[in-house]
Amino acid sequence: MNYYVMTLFPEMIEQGMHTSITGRAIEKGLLSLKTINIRDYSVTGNGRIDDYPYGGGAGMVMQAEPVYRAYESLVCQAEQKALRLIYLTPQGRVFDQSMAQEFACEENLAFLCGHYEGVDERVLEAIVTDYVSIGDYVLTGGELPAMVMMDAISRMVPGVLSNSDSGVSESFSDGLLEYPQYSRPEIWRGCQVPPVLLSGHHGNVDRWRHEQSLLRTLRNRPDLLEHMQLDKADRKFLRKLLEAGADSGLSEKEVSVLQNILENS
Ligand code: 6GU
Repeated sequence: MNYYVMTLFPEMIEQGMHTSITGRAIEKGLLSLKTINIRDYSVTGNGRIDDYPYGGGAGMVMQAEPVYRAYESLVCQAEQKALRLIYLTPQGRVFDQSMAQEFACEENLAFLCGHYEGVDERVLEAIVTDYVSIGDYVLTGGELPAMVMMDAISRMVPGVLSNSDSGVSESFSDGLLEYPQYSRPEIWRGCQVPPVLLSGHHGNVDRWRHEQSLLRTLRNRPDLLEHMQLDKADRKFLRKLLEAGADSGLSEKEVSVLQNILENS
């Protein structure tokens, strides 16, 4: 996977990406990263790349020409005609795991990080293929969202994660949140590890973990559970939870979500 990032803050992207798992993957040649400083393509001679918005209003707008020239130099390097170029904006489609999987199939991916009040619409229309947001909140620029996306995409690239399984059996890949994990010591400050995990019975461990995943998803992300295909064992577990009612520690809201899910599945 080759990443190209157009930004006013290349050092921020370089620093972040050369850290931890993505850093190791770059060293191993599984990923490459090329940052393009948009300021290097200023057309005014004084390094400026922003100007006042036509029609007035607060803030500044990134000019079309520096962004387009940065893009031209990037296209030369990527040597790919139909290059996917992602513009990071809170107005984009909200990034999720299935988008990460889709982008991970590309050979090259380019990102445009905006700042100020935005980027001249004409250059966006000319070069952008995908508008992506990372959630419903506003950030000061596209650098962190680009890094969030590259991190999530990189771990889908074969070889990037050392344990080849760990990309598969995690939160969201099967539509459920991950179950809780425990390590030594067996008793920490009076808190026991759940006994089933010490039993050595793999079938029971797997079943317990799956049920914990269901429980966590119900608690934290009932919206995910509502859109899932539940099998017979799942429904049986959830029905037992519902029958236990208050005894299972469920809130009124969780009980009503559960009733809904069981009626509609
Ligand atoms: Cl992609 N950009 C900015 N500036 N803010 C955001 C975002 C992107 N996604 C969520 N908030």
